[in-house]
Amino acid sequence: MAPITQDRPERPPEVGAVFDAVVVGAGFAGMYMLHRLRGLGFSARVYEAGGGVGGTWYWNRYPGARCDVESMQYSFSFSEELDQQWDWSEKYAPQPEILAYANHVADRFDLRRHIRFDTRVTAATFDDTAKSWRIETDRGDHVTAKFCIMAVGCLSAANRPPFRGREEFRGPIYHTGEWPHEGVDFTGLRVGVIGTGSSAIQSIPIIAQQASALTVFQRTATYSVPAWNEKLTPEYRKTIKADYPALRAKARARPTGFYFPFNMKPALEATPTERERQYQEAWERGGLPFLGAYGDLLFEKAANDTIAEFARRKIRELVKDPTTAELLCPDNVFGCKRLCVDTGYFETYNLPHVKLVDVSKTPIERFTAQGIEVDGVEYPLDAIVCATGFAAMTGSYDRMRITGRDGATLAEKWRAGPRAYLGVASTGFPNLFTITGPGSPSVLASMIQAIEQHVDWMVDCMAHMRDTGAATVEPIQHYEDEWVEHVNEVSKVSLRSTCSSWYVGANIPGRPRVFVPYIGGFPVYVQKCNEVMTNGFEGFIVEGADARNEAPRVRLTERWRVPLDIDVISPAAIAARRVPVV
Ligand code: N01
Repeated sequence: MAPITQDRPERPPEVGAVFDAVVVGAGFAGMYMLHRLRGLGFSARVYEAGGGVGGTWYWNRYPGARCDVESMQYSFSFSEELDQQWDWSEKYAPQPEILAYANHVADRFDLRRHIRFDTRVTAATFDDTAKSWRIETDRGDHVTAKFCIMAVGCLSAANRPPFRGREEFRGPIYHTGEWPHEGVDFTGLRVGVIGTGSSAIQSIPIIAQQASALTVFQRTATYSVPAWNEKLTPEYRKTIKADYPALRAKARARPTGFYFPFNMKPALEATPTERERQYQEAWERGGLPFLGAYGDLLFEKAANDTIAEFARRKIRELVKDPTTAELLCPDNVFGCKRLCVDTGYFETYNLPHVKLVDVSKTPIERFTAQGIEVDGVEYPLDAIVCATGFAAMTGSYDRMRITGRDGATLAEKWRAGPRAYLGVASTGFPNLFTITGPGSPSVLASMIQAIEQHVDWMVDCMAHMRDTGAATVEPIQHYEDEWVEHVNEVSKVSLRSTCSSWYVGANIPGRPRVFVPYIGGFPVYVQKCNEVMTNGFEGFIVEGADARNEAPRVRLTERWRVPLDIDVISPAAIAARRVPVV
């Protein structure tokens, strides 16, 4: 694998320091957590494996990387000044601009001095006597903190399938999620891309512009909707900024945590002509909101079949060679795997130097010195790009040894699938918080909104503990069990639970098949979190000198206490209503 060249400046290890909180990761989650902790006077240390802030946007520098939630919403909402002063240049900002935004936030809120970069946390151990966490890093740091906060990201641990013969290949092998910082010039090279998920779909059209030959190895065909990305005009930005708080509030009431027009009508109640017009209009608007064309698309297979067929027809129109077009047509549920958003992806296959190789029935046999072998045929290559995704949701946790009470490890507890109450904390691991953890909306909501809501809730909890002299907070086993069961039950209402995606861990052999994120809808989830807090951290044991299970003085979560208007939100929320929220 081509290494990421990264200087690791020398620094002495930090030994014996004591903090209120240690935060693992300085992506958007770690940065916002640090900002809030400092704002309430908590001492905090953040450890970050990368050489800078930004998390996902620090590592994923592959060509074409950009967000697929509109930038005016894919950004922090906690600071009206920040919202007003930052200008996004495009509808979907490219990775360098998002990283520049992350750096701006770090500078603006003076975060860097609390972050130790180029430092990977290797172990976190709960000391039941001291009621604190001991944290160790790969730089020799040994520190303690009352709270240990995981801000490790949902899609951060690269999946590198163990292809036979990898060491034999003479050229460089890249992974989209760990892209060299100096960039890669593919000019004149024969390039192979493995995978056709979001990362591949964004990078393939750009790599094709440089490469002399591009071979894409596809195991599962992917639905993708055009982004219709464009420059944002000053007038557009001005219109949004004139009432930014209102847009943010509307976003919070949406199951996805971002706002777009949504048609609640069921597809099956429309005539074929109406459906065609509706899909065509939604296609012309593009992006993830395409799935909002009708209200039943992710719940009724017959409804889904209509949008799937529309999308396949688009592929057949866009791709000239009928054999290639058929190979590119997915046959699974539309939107079951995470929907992709592209710029010129399908059209790329019309270029004479771009070839699609189907590896669905005959998998990649091995890498050879000269290329990749499939079904006895060797495809000669100078460079290979693995766009093979991530050990999603829990992969980053697996990289550390996390030990709770009585020596139990998180890896052992989560062996058959992750278990956490509300996705924020796990029984047996007091004072350990998991931002966008398993069992919370996380990847099914706009990530930055999901992060902000979690951080605000956690920091209000920590401040309450300080107010009341509580030493520990920990979920009660049966509340956790009920929540995990509820997350599982709700997922069954959605067609999304039916295919082998990374949502269920099925992209990696051997992982337990569990629908990990909470699909009931962001506002439904937020309301549950608010209720738990208002009821004095119901479902948690709060222990310590004067510790009390009582409603806290709300500091940060106030802005999430918006009335739940269930009728205008989403089919996901409706699904949650079919299965009562516990
Ligand atoms: O990863 P993926 P990704 N042999 O897991 C294939 C977010 N994201 O990095 O489908 C051959 O989706 C695998 O095949 P299959 C977004 O949430 C967002 O692209 O498992 N092929 C699949 O085609 C996204 O969903 C953006 O059969 C193998 C591909 O590799 C998530 O990150 C941009 C294989 C992996 O696709 C992950 O996206 C990028 C093997 N052994 C990412 N192993 C935005 O637009 C795997 N594959 C914001």
